[in-house]
Amino acid sequence: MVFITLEGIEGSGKTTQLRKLAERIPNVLVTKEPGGTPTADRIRAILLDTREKIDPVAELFLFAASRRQHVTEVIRPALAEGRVVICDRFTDATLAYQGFGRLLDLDRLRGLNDWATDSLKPDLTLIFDLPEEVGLTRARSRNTKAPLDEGRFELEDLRFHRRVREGYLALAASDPKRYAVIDATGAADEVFARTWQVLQERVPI
Ligand code: Z5A
Repeated sequence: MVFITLEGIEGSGKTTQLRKLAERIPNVLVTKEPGGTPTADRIRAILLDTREKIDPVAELFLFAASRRQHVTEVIRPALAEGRVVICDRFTDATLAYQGFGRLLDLDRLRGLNDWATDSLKPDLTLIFDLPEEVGLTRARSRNTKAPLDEGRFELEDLRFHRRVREGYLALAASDPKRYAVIDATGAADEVFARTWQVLQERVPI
């Protein structure tokens, strides 16, 4: 059993890389947060709806509720079956977005993450890094083509996304064994070549 999470600012290309990884890795379960179960998907719809005016702490609790459901219903059972689980965003997104982005207290967030997951930690977290301007341009062009309105974080200003990016880099620097930063600039195939190399070096799959 191996648990890998993908993180990065919006538009960093995680989801594109996740699809490519899923084609290469046997016995893999790919999933994402917020969401991943029927209940968590309903919470996701509230969290990302631009019409909702959500208090930052209420927002935090919604992410935690979604995560709890997802961990107990999907992630832990798959790991127990010996599968490789790759999750698009996990606890580090809470630290980066609610902590570094919304400026909520990091120690409290770590405590809540531990409570929600019974202290489940990824074996490896890949952080796809690129300038926030580039990520937002990619995400905006994608969202104008998407049928769903999922742009609540996209409405935040560039300073917010810069803090999130810097937060991810600070997390990576604090624990180089668990995190790997991947240069997410360039074509998707180039990014995938970097990603695959890191995976082969870091986890037994
Ligand atoms: N959030 C939070 O605040 N706290 C938490 O605890 C959790 C999440 C778990 C979820 O949004 C939001 O919730 C997220 C953080 C917050 N908001 N933000 N920002 P989501 O699930 O809807 O989306 P996302 O996780 O941010 O991912 P994304 O916007 O879908 O982007 P992505 O996965 O990084 O990128 P992508 O979908 O692979 O690519 C975006 C576009 O760029 C797409 O059109 C691709 O075709 C294109 N692309 C991808 N790679 C490339 C390259 N290499 N070159 C050029 N174009 C590319």
